[in-house]
Amino acid sequence: MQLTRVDQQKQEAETEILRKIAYQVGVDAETVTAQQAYQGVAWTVRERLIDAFNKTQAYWREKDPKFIYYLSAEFLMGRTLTNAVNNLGLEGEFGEAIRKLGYSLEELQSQEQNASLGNGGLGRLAACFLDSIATLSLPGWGYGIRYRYGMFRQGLENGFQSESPDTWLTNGNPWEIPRRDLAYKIGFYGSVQDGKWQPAEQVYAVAYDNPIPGYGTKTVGNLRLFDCQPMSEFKLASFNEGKYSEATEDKRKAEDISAVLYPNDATEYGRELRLKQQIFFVSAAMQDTLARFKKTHKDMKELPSKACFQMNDTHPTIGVAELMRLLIDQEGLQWEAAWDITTKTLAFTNHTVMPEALEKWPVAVIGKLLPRHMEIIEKIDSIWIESLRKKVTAQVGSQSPKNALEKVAGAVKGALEEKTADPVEAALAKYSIITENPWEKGVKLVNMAFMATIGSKSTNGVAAIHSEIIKETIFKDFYELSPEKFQNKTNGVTPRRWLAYCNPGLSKLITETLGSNEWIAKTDQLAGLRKFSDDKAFQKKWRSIKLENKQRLADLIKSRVGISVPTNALYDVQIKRIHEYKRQHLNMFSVVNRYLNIKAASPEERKKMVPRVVVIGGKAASAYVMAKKMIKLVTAVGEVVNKDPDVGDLLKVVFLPDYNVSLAEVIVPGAEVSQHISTAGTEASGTSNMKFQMNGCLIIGTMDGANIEIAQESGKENMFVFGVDAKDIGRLREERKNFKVEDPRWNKIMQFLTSSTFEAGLFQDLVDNVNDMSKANDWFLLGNDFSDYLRAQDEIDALYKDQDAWTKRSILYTAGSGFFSSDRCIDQYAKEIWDVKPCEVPSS
Ligand code: GPK
Repeated sequence: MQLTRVDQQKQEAETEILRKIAYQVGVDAETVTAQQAYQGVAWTVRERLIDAFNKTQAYWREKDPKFIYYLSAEFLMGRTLTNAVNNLGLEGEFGEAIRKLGYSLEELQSQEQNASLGNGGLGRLAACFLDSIATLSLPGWGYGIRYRYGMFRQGLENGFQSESPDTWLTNGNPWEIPRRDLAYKIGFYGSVQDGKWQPAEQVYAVAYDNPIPGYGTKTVGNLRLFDCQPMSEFKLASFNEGKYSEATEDKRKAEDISAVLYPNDATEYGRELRLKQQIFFVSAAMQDTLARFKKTHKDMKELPSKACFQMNDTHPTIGVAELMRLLIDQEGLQWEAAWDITTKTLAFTNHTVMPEALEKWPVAVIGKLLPRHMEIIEKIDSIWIESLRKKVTAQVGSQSPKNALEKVAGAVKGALEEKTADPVEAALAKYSIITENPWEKGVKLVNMAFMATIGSKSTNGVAAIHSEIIKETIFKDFYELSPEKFQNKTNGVTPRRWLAYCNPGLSKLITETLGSNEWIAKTDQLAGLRKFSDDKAFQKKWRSIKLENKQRLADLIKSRVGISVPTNALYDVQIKRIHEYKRQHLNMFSVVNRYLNIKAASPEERKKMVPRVVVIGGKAASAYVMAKKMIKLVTAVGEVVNKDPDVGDLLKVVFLPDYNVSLAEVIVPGAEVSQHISTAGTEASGTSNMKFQMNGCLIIGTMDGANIEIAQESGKENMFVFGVDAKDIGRLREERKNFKVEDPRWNKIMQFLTSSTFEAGLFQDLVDNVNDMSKANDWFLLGNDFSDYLRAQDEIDALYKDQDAWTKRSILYTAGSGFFSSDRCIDQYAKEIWDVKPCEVPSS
């Protein structure tokens, strides 16, 4: 009998996998373990990936389109197997072969280590962007660091966070292609003579390519990560003299550079090694790009028409000085020509207004590590300030000084109003890249965000409100000077990983209901679910899928922390980095309130209460003491609540340790309400809010970040909105000194947390921070938002009692989520900033 094409493909897949298991893994297919089977399958998928990758890259070489290069210190990729199988459309042929080995794709996938080369939102955004760049067939690569240890693994010791290294490469990595022949020299230290830099130390940046399959296209893009290696492996002379550690010292020092990801998220940075990492990958990326460009182009002036570098936050912004250095020192261009090219090739995204995350490196640190770059930065700054001074004085000459100055910028106006002796100089100082450290007299700092804005064609924020706030605060003066440079690009997430693949049940129902699976690439079609939101039969199916996903989450909780949680409870989730501005402690105050209510209630009253499972997950930066205390707050309250017989199944409090991408893929589909409760004006966008929305999870949130746009798309009346307005934050912070929370529930909670229920003094600092205005000032306004938050929580309980009304809202969330696909976001970047157009390998 003749085999059909499909059968033939299945047989081929099986043969290939068996070969891999036999000759690469070196084991017998009969006794294969899950890990060995994973290896066999992954190395087979890798070959399919590389075939398509090679074709795409060759086609792009031939067509020579303009490329986007996404420069990011973080790419939080998670696992690859399922995503690659599905994006390549291999589930049919591989599925059966995997089953024959005695496993499911899901089981094999769970064998894979997460690639956690990022801290949180910013790094995961970069990963979603790569998926969309490939899906839209945009010529584009990511550039970053191949950290040997990614984000630390989080454990719990006595309820406190413990940290251990993320040894993600121990089983090898089937998803990367080492390019040992592709290495760039990176210099550090030394001196500059006559504009020539003689670095005192040099290392190699060695490339590793990670193919990125697009969905519904033949395009396979690339994430090129660099590993740091010494110029010479081993000093034989030292070894022969018996100096063994000296013999390998260079290797160790070089390898330190790409060894670990700094575990900071929107917090303190400041170590020289981190600046080394930044110049390391940015210089390698730029050298790599220029080398390719020069193969087919003679005139550097054409660079802006062939390349755009998007700088993901301030981490890659040393790139402004590095591109100038390469163009002038290596390519022999004059300053003006180099500056013209640089400012047309670079673009910059800001992800936060938290001052501690906006990098400002001491002049002394840059000057020592990168003396030539420091020279260039000083020159950029002085030319920039001089050009402003000229504009001012030209206008002063022709008109009345006050009007003329006002035209240049609001900063001058401010200086005039403040009656500064020399308003021109006072105003110009506000624009300077190099500023005095306000906390340390005499210490000069390089404001990396300012340099990035000056050196780029565009600066963007990541949600509508955030992009407005940066124009009014950190970049106010720059905005007034060049408003056309400022843009908004509201974040998005990939609907492949975050709905189609992580929630197969819902995905299937959506496809059946809409009549096709086109929505996976065209998420606007999800709006078609709206008309089914009242359909009782549809609601029932919708609910039964949620129940299955809740069961999966309950199983995960049981296996990770040993707590049994009922599936008839409302699943309430807050997963994100632990930070005071994200206010996990506000969440816990409401949990304590709920606990005290249960304790005070009669058995009759208890029967009417809606049972709740509160799940919190997230990592705290290693040096962030208060964030670590917030984790202890969750675990300690959980201890009390979970074993109290009065409470039973009415309330469970779970801290899930080691939150990461693959955990999120189980938590998000199982959640019914999720919390996005940052103080208004502090969360730039948030992206998990979009993932929950896509999966039909209701949101309790402040009018902050992308919550505002989610409310517009899915209906503000469907969201549990609370809290003060961003525009009032400044005033409220001023007034906090005299502010007192009038709500008696607040005081009860504060008393409970400082009572003998807990170790003496354990939460005193946390409580004082929000409650004792003589010691601190509740900077994140928990007190102001408290009562309104509890009101919103009550609304949640009330609505949950009406399951049809609840389900209707859930459907409307998914229906309104189309806008938050990273495909929409990347399409906007491509058209409005990058000027990069799709270039797909034609079907042969
Ligand atoms: C912002 F500044 C930073 C940072 O260092 N790390 C990080 O994850 C986040 N972010 C914002 O906090 C989120 O609001 C935002 O959605 C995300 O970046 C992506 O833009």
